[in-house]
Amino acid sequence: MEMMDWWVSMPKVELHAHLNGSVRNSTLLIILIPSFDFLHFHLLAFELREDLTKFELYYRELAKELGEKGIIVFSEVEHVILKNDRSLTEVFKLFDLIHILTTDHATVTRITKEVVEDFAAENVVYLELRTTPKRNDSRGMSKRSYMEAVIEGLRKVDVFDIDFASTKNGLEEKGKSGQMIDDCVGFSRTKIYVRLLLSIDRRETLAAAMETVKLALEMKDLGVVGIDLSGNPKVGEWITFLPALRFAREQGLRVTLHCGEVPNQEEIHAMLDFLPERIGHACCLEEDAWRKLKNSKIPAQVPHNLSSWSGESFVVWASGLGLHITPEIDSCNNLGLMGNAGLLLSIIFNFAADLYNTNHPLILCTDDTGVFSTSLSKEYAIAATAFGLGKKEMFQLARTAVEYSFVEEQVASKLKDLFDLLDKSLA
Ligand code: 6MZ
Repeated sequence: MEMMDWWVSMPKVELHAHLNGSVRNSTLLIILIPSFDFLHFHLLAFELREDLTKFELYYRELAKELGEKGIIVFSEVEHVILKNDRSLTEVFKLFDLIHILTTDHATVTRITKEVVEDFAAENVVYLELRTTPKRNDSRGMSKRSYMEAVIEGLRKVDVFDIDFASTKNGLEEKGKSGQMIDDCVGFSRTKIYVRLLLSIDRRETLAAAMETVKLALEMKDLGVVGIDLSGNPKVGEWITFLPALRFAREQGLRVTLHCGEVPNQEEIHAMLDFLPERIGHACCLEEDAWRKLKNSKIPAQVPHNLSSWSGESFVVWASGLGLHITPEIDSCNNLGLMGNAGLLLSIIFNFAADLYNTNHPLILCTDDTGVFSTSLSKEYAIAATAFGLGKKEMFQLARTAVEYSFVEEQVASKLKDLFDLLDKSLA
């Protein structure tokens, strides 16, 4: 078996994936390039191995409308989409573009189905998918109807069996239940468990954040397990959302925060003091915050998304380690592209090894598979090299992620059984 095939076939757990950041590039291109003539369109479909015909007319129409309204300048957008080494600011510009295109009910449903199927196809057995419920008056969309469109997307998953409801009062569990362990023997599985986190965007008001938390509470039976605070880390202040986050916690929702994506030490300390159930990124922590994180044992998605480090956070982090940043490294913004692979991997090793060796809860995640052109299998492959770990240790890393997930205990124990069973076959 080719090494990459192994990482793909290995069962994995994804705890940090943003729905709109995980949209396939091919889907975005279909939406974005209305001027494609028929032949080009199908050549692209062939190249991307996608069946585009089904959605072609719908997206052509949508893109045409957006172009006519002047919402999108196609030449600019195409460039941003196809660019690989984006800065943090460009990444968030791209999210705004994606949202213009995706925030209508049919598209939300489509991307949800596609994203789940993409993760299932690479043997993710548990996916905690997060998304920001959005109001879009021009499309008759409320936060609630956005989430209903997400649930509809989950219901539409048909290539794989899916379990997306936490209780029997929720939506039906699709597919054969209780078959997962058998199906997984030999690393071929047919079932994915999906739970949802609702994100608060740092640009929102407290009232909007409260609406999201209340919606999450109402949707607990539909598999919503927690609240996330995300969005451009250079915008807004986390303290604005503290009452909503406290309320979420009091009501039994788990809370995860994007913390330390940029070097804002005051905010990082305050976030760590809040003791979120998990944090994402944590790449710009100075020494005392780093110590606080390690003492707290808060599970960290670190080095979160090896492919997604922006040049800025990478430089800050590497400088913190006293590393000299050469122009080649600096320009290599995206570790997924690693022109300077050996050197960069050894740098990551120092950082991750510190957490790994001190047994700090560590989770590998993708963040935004579409935006950063990555996959969880790729992140595992990169991490195995970076940490100098073998298949068995990587397998254990995936298994321990189950413990840091917000899924109900019953499913967590099924997933752990699955890993244990497969672990024996690895011996
Ligand atoms: C912070 C991020 C992020 O919610 O519309 N998001 N927030 N840091 C990141 N690191 C790169 N990646 C994604 O998915 C897209 C939204 O997720 C958040 C941003 O708010 C982005 O707009 P949804 O499905």
